[in-house]
Amino acid sequence: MRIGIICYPTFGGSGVVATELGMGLARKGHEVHFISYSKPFRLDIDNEHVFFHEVPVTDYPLFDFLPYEISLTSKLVDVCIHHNLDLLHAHYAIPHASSAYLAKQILQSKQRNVPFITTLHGTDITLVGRDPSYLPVIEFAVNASDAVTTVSDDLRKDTLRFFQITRAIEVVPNFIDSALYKPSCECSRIDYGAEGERLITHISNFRPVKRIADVIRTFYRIQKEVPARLLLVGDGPDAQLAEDMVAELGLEHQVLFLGKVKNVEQILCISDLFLLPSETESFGLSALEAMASGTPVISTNSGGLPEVNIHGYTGYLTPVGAVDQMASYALELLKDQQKLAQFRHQARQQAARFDIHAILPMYEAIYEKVLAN
Ligand code: GMT
Repeated sequence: MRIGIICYPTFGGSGVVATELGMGLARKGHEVHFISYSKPFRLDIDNEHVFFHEVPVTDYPLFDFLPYEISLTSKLVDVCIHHNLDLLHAHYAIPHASSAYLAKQILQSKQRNVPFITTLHGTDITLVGRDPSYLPVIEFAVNASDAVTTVSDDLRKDTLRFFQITRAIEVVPNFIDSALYKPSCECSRIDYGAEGERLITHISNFRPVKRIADVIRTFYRIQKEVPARLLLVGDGPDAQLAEDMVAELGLEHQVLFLGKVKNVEQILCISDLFLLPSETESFGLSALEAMASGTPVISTNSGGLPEVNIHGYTGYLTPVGAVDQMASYALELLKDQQKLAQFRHQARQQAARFDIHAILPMYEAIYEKVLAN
C-alpha cells in the first residue's frame, strides 16, 4: 500500500506513535509518506520505502496567524497525486483530520478517491477538541473519516461522551518494539547516580496536564527515606516551574534535567521506577515504554492508564494529586528488592501484549477494509 501519514513532528506521544507505525509499515514493504511541517524527531529515513514531505507555510503581512491547515491540505493533495497514495492516516484530529477531509474532497473533484483514517490520541478529544472553537469541525471530521481509531477504550468512551458520533470507533492500542525497549542495555547507571542510589524517571512534554510538580513532590518524599536521583526527560511549558521547585526544596544535586532525549530506551533500562502523575492520559505511551524496559510504573488512575499499568502487578495506580500515596507505593517497592524484581518481570510481561508485531496488523486490517469499501 502507499500510505500518507499526517502527524506532529514534536516531542509527544502522537508523533512518536505515528512515526513508529510508519517505519514499521515501511519495514513490511509498504510505501510510507510522512507529511508534517518538519521531520518527526524520531524518524530515520534509512528505508527506501520512507519519504518525508515538508509542509511549507508562506507568511504574508496580512496574516496575524499563518494558515497552516491550507498549506497542509494543499500538500496532501499534491503528495496524493504525485505519489499515487492509496490512503491518508491522520494522527491527532486537530487540524489533521479536517485537512484530510478537505484534501479528499479536492481529490474527488479530480476523479481520485483517497480515503482517510483518523486516529484520536487524547487531548484532541479530552481537552482541546471539546473547546467550542474546535468542536464542530472535529466532530464533523471524525464522522466524515473512513475509519476512526482511538488509542484506548477510555478515549473511545470519552469521544462518544463529548461528541455526537455517528460512526464506529475501533480501539487500536499504542505499541512498543520489545526488541528496542528491554531491561538490559549498554548504559551505565553510574553516569546518572552514585553507587547505591535508586533512579526514578519521568518523561513528558512538561505540559500542565503532566503535573510535573507532583513528580517532584513525590520524589521529595522518596529521597527522604531512600538514596535516590530523579531523571527528568523532556521539555515544555512547566520546565521552569520544575526548576524553581527543585531549587526551593534543595534538590539540585539529586534531580537531573536531561532535556529532550531521542533514545529514551537508554534511560528507561537503567531506571528503578517510572512516575506518571498525569491529570489525564488517554494511554500513557511513556509508561508502556518504561514497562517494556522492565521498569515498574507509579501512575494516576486517570484516563486509559489502568488499561496499561496494572495496579499491584506492573506498578501502582493512585487518584490524581495523591502524592503521599504515590511516594508510599514507590518506597514499598524500592525497599523490597524481591518485590521490585517481581514487578519488573511482570511489567515486561504486560508490555509484551502491546508489541508492535501484535498491533501493526490491526492498522493494516483497517486500511484493507477501508480500501475494499
Ligand atoms: O493528547 C496529547 O496530549 C498529545 C499526545 C501527544 O502527542 O503527546 O499525547 C496523547 O497521545 C499519546 C499517544 O497516543 C498518549 O500516549 C498520551 O496518553 C496522550 N496524552 C494525553 O492524553 C494527555
